[in-house]
Amino acid sequence: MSLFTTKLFTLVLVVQPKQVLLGMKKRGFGAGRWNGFGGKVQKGETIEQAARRELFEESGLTVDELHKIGNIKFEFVGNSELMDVHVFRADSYCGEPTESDEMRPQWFELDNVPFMQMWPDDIYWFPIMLQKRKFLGYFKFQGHDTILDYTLEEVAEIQENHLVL
Ligand code: 6U4
Repeated sequence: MSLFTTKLFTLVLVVQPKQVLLGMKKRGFGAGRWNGFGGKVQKGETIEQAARRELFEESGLTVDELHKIGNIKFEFVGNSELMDVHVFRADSYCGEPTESDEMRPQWFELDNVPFMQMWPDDIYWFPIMLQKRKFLGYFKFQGHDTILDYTLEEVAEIQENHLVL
């Protein structure tokens, strides 16, 4: 029996040949950091529907195709709720990036991703994501800045029911 409960989240990276779109999180979890767009999966929606909804709410963009490219579980010491983050990549989009209450979008050159102002795990899996490969990860955080343990593996496909911790 696991002592953890899990909560589902989405995270979308919009990638162009030379740039990636990130949003400066203005409030809530991860405020002050550049991040992909996403949030909690709500009752009655699929994970992909949640990913599209959050992307639109936070950036003003819609996408045709969303590729399922990763799953990361985050444990925070002292917190029995794991964050189960489903990561998607979009290579084309419709609309113009628009600032929302929650996020200020900005394009970054792929060789100038602001990892020092992002969640510390991103520097590990961004290179895999940018190479259009897929991954499963687990990161154990102390507070929001320190990674105590992690695992990261590339996989051929993201299974719906991959191993749960
Ligand atoms: P609301 O409901 O808006 O108050 P909030 O507490 O701000 O929610 P939310 O819903 O924006 O959180 O979800 C957090 C977002 O941050 C999700 O897209 C997942 C993402 N995220 C969380 N931990 C992360 C991490 N370590 N690295 C990363 N993204 C992370 O790249």
